[in-house]
Amino acid sequence: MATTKTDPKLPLAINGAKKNKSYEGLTRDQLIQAYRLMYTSRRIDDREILLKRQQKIFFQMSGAGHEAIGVAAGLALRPGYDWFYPYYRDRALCLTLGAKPYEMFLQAVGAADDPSSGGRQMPSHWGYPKLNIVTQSSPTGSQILQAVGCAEAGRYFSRHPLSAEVPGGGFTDYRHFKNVSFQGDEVSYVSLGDGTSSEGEFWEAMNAAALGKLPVIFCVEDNGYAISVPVEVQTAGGSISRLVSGFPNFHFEEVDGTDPLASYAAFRRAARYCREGHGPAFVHAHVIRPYSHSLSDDERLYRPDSERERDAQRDPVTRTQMFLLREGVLDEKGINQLEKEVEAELQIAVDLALEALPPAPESVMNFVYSPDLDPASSTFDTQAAAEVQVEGKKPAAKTMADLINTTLRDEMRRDERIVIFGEDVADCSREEYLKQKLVKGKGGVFKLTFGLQNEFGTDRVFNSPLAEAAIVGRATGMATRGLKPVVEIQFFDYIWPAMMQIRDELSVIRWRSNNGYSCPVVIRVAIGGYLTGGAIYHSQCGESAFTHIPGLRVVFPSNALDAAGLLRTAIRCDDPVLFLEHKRLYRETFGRAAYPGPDYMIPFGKAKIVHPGTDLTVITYGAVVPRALQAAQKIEREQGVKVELIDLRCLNPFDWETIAASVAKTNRALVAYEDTLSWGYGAEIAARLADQLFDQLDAPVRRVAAKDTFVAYQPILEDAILPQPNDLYLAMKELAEY
Ligand SMILES: Cc1ncc(C[n+]2csc(CCOP(=O)(O)OP(=O)(O)O)c2C)c(N)n1
Ligand SMILES: [Mg+2]
Repeated sequence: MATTKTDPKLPLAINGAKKNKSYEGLTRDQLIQAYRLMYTSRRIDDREILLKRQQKIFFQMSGAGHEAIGVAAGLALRPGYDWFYPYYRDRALCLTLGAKPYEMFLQAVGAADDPSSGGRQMPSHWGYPKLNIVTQSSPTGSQILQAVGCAEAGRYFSRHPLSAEVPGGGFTDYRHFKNVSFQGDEVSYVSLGDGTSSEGEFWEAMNAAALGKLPVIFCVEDNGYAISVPVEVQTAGGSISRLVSGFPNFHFEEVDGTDPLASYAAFRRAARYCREGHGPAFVHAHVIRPYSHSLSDDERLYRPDSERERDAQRDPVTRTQMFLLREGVLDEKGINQLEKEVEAELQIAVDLALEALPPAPESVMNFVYSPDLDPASSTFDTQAAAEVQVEGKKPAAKTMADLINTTLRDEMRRDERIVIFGEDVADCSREEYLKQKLVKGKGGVFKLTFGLQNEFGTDRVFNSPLAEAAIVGRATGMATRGLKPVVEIQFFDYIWPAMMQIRDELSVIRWRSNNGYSCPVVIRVAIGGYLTGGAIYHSQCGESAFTHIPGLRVVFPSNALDAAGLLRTAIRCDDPVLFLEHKRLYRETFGRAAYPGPDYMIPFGKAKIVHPGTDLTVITYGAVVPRALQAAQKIEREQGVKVELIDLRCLNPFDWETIAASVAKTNRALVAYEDTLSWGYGAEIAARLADQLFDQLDAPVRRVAAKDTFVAYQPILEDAILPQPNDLYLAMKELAEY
């Protein structure tokens, strides 16, 4: 651990200017350039504020007071080489890395040509693919774990360079749509405010970076406030540096972030430490916030003039200007000239941006999913070919758990970009026990990943800390770089800490960056009840919370063969996928199958008719499939009612054509699902049936689902809560008789 501290109150003055004098390694020309960037940044804020007042733009977020640390970071790091996860105050950083004022104004007006988002995101939500500035969102702190994942990907590619190559011989999978680049000594930069350091994800990221000795620079831009909340109310003891000082493997810097030279020196040391592979660095920069939190905030409501005036004396733009004058780097004329040039440049940029075309309303659905690869297309239908291969051999029928494990193994053999991590997924973190054959290995609490670490090594299959947001956030960062993380959330009941990453990041990165970035992660999740003893926290469903998210594919197989075929499609496709595996089905006798071979794929959004019929249609999925089948067989035996049973297999996209064709034939529909009845997945199907097939229906659409309560431990209660074959039977009977 190394710590360097500079006194935030030290003046910038260094006397005795000489033409060839070096300023922390910066030349006089670079100092002038640094001032130009800082001044430009401030004046863009001023112009935007004016434009907002004139109602020509719709939002404003300033980087005022943060210019010196931004320019310092930008000069110490390399655009298009290092990777950047900035936050909204990093205008000066982005300018220093190469973003143009015109591009910033394009975002402010919401123009089609805005390179960050094509008019989809607020101003100051940076994203410049050419510069490796990764698309930024609004939740404070959700960028931090992704920066960690990004660093992990860089290290992985340098250790496994062949994995970065695109396989030859024509199209095979998502790899054809990802340009992978890596340097070997690259650094991931991530910044956040002092308030954001209270987010749990910040601490998960610090832990992961320290554990992995990853080359990440965390920059906390501490302006003393999070909107109106002062730092002493935010951070125990008032100093984030003090709180994080116990993290191992870090290099620490605490610096006056309004002083460009001290900031530059701190960043240089931090970057060197990271590039040399010692671990992460933490730069705590004390800055100011002279323009209130945003244009919607008036800080005079909670900060007295005396405090604001004290801050104003540290204004980085004025301080740097004074410094240049004192050092004789620029005289008053030179300063005036520079500022005039900047004003002229900004005027042209504003005028052009105000004339820029807005995006077309018809474009709103573009890039919700990959435009290159449709997982519902016939490209992913290899079922017939695989069946021919299997024919004649009569191999043993295997469980869903077996086939998921085998599919993962075969895909990992085929594609070196696949990494698997999560809680307990490795065989044994203490590798030496495996090597000495002292232990057999675990491979997941349900053993779905058993043997994978043994075969593919700890780089590719490893345990994560117990931190679900970190699992998804790191995976998102890795996938942004071109890796294919197939991560596991141990129980669906515990997916919720990752919800921010799933809802606000994973699913929306492609859309919000206007296809500038994508992150096709696969999240495998053990879901569902019928466990006799699973109780509230090991039995939850809740899939409709995820099918409600645009941009996320949701798959829910009911048998071994479908699990194998759909998992392979999930891995090879170019979209993020939530792959739901029902725990009760892992080792059931129902739905066992022989392994269909290493290329067996089922396209998304294609349902399966499990039991053909003519009298009524049952639409279901997951563990309700075998229960509904039992009920359908019974009602046919006893009443002669022929039920057409549809297993959706995939919930987003879902197979409306098969549902519609069946209901047009049977004129009666029952939607059955394990999740609680109200507001569930069946509501959407029922609404569509009512909307689009009203004339074809001879009876109201019915639903069978769990009661609107929680799954209880006592099996008698569990039976009463979850839909049983008899509930399905009774509903079928009632509907047939309607
Ligand atoms: C997760 C989340 N919670 C709340 C907000 C609303 N919000 C936006 S900025 C902000 C304060 C952030 O303060 P800080 O991290 O110190 O950054 P600063 O704006 O001071 O630079 C809040 C509460 C948000 N965007 N995201
Ligand atoms: Mg702050």
